[in-house]
Amino acid sequence: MRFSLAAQALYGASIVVAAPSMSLDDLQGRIEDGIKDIIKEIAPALKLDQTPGAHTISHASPKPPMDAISQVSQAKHAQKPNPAFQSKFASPSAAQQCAQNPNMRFEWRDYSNSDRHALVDGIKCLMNKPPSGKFQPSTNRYEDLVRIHQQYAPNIHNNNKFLIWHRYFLWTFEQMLREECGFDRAFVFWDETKDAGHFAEFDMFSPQFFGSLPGPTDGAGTCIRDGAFANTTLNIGPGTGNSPHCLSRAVDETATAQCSKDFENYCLTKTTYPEFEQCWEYGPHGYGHNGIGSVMGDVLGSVGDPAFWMHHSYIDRVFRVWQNVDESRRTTISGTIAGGAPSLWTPPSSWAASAPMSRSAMSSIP
Ligand SMILES: [Cu+2]
Repeated sequence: MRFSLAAQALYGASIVVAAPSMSLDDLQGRIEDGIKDIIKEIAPALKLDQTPGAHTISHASPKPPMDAISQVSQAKHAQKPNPAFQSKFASPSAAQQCAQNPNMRFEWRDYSNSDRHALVDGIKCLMNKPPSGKFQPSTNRYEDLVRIHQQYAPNIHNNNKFLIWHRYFLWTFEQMLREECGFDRAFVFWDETKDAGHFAEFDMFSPQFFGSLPGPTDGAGTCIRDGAFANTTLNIGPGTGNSPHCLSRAVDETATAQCSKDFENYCLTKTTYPEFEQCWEYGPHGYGHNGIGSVMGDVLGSVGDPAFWMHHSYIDRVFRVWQNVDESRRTTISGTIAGGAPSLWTPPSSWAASAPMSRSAMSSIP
């Protein structure tokens, strides 16, 4: 089951994927029981209502906290926001709280080689730890996370919980790296717009780090034989099944091209949570998954590829950029639990399927 996409891509590529079936017998009765409860189970020591600061910020840019927000905007890694989306930050009290212990993430290109290796080593550490035993048939601690996502997948995609559930999931992953594997750096994000259309050239996908991003082999994924996760055997997935298979990828740069700044900016024009959620989930989120392909293109089993976290760090970052436009966006969500199927979303008529849009035409998108 691949990820759902917008009915028409922003540049008009006619990639259409049907909404995934929700009839997953083995998941019946397991859903909607409280996202926090299951995350509590996997990370019981963590206080859910606290946002921990990064224990160490290894990047040189941050200065002693005076105003966390201005630090972020001044840091060289910070996105240069479109004036239309300039952040209007929180109330003074919230800003002060944040300033006391800012938890900043750094773009991969501003992450030092030492930081990058620390991240990769932390993930490998989780893979080498025994499973908790609560998420069978997981065979290691990392697969506990893969299994949770597999179990919850029908409940946390194609609806309005998508963004917040995955934010919390990413945060939990970060805390597990810190608490269980000694990761002590600022966390990372990936600005995919810099690599749209050429993900395979991104140096994260290299023998030094996450391994290459090859094309398909005979129409299927290509097993990853280089990098930190070379020859990794996954035991959760594919799909609802659980059988040993290799970590594989199958890049489709036509899909990764949709992870563009234009698409990001288009979604940022959405003013309500459900509108932004749908634009973002079925837009660059779906294209990023399907663009990396194979394991990453499997809705249920995608966490098996550590690239999942990098992709979702991008998804989470832009969600935050959207939230920063208005304070209410940080505390309010809306929409229905079950809704949000692709069919509910009507792409703008300007998204013509036949004629790819030029960049100049993009600016006229409402
Ligand atoms: Cu997911």
